[in-house]
Amino acid sequence: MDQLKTKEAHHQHISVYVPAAADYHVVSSQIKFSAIGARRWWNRLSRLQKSVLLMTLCILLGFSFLIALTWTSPATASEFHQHQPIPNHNFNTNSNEDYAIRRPEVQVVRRPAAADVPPRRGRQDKPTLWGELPNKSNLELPTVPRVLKPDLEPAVTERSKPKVNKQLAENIRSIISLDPVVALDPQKSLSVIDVNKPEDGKKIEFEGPQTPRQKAVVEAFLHAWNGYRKYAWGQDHLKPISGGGQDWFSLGLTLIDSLDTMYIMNLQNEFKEARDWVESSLSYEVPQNVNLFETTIRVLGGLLSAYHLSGDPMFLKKSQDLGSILVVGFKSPSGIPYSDINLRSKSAHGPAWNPDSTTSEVSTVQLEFRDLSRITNIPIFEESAMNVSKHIHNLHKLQGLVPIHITPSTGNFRSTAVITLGARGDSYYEYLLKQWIQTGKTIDFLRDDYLAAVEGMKNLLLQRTKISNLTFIGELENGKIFKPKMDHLVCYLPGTLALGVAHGLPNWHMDFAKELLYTCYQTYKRQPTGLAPEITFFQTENDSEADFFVKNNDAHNLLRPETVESLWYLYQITGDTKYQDWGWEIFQSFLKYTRVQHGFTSIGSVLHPENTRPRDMMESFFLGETLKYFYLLFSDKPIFDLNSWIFNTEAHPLPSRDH
Ligand code: DMJ
Repeated sequence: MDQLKTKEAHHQHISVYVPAAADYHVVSSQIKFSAIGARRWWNRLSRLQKSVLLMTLCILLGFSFLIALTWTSPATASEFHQHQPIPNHNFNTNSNEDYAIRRPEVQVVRRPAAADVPPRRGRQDKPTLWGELPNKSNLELPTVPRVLKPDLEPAVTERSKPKVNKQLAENIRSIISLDPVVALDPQKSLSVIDVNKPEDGKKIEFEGPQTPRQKAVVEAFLHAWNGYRKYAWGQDHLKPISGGGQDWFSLGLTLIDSLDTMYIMNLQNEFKEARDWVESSLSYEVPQNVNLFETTIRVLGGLLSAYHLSGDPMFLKKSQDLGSILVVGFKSPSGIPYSDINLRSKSAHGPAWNPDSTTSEVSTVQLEFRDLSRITNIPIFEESAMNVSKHIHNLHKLQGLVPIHITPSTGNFRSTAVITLGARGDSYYEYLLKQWIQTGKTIDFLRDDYLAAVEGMKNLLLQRTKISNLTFIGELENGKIFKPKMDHLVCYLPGTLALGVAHGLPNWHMDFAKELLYTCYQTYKRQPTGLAPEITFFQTENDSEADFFVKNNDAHNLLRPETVESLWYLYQITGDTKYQDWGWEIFQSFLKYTRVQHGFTSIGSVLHPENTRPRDMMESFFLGETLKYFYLLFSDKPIFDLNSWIFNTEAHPLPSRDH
């Protein structure tokens, strides 16, 4: 005992005392002593006293079990009834409508024959995506994600095996495993190492605008592009009223975001000029922080897509150089990437004001990093990004829904963060589905997490307005309190839902998509400018005076693409031309209220046609996404085969596995 006391005194600053081997017999004799005492005490009790004690013990155990269950199981809809009415969803879950009917009969996206590459014969001989679908009865999947062993598929398929640049792969791996500092050694220049030679004959040809509406979009594109070319060449954004440029990351964002749009519109001269700028002037020696997500979806995505469409190896080299720097972002204790990267010092960190990363950002880089691995045959890009998806798969979610912040140091969600399909949450859900498609529908946990999330949206976020029964998706504050607020960003969701249905997911998702897209369209149509605001509040009370309203601070329009994106998916998948007509109305409103002298501008208010408060800013995604989706929407035949291509969240098409 003395020995024990001495040790305890010696270790009194340590809260848990662990006996050394020499102390072990002292401790065990103490335990024996206590056990004998307890037995004597028990024997002295009457039978009644014993029964009362045993019953109390059972009740206590029962309570503890119930409490543990509540803490560890996912919250159920009933927990939210105190905050929200039960959603009135009535989708027909037995619909048998076939959305595969819009499979393009003519391969409009085509490779040149003979000289460059043999025509893509054999494609017809292979089972098509539609033929490969599991039969519908197999599609009733569990709504709660099962814990599956997520097998990482091989990064490079048999079909596309470039020569491995072992030196480069080694170099990147050594950088990624630097420990414990995140910074890279700037001396290890990756760009001096030659990239692999791409396969020959990757060039794809497009026929250019065919319909009057497409021609109007090309005219709008050229108006914006010429302003950018004249006043902001090589800068991130155009200031279309004052005629100047603006830099955010100093990476030529508008130019790179526009490359594939020009290629698809068959604007060959414009594409060539921009391509030459990328070759001669795009530099990653940028002495400032860039955002990992934005740089990945816009720059890496834009370069990769330009590579796949044009077959130009210069884009591959630029993609590889950039990916080799960006990959440092994943070097955190949990593997959840930091939000910011300093391209010159090759170091990663969170912003000064917030240690957390954004959930949608860390989970919206996987399509691009996987594609980079496939074309370079360097697996670490895909591995780093896929680890994030696997990690998030294993975190607790609320019926598949996730809070919008996650901490790189711990790998945990910030549980009090908002749950939303809008800003900072949106593309987490989008990339679950798109990754599943990109990997040939072989990684079940991606599909299952997506399906669970769509169920969660229906149960917890979907409501309808009182007056016109408009379907909308609200938010959960603190993971609990329902707010009937919907960002314009949410309007990407109908397109994603429809894409899932086209790939064999349940048909009721299409009803959900159609209802939500109608609401998105109404957020344009019911404004006096015909343009939607950034945020809309919906009304569900019995005495509502309107379906929705807009606060002055939320009334701006940044030329965002999401509604047009969804119109394109719904049109291409259902063939219903009303989506083209809705898009045409929206396009007219953009022309009327945002077209200015040197391009198109964001506006401060959609509420007052006489005072739209132009902001003198044209975001890169207007050319990269909005006008591209208008162009695709107004085509009378599908330009991209959704069997073979998957669009990243910035509208850059990448080959899916089937390609
Ligand atoms: C784009 O950069 C991408 O579409 C992103 O996913 C969301 N925000 C903008 C467009 O609104």
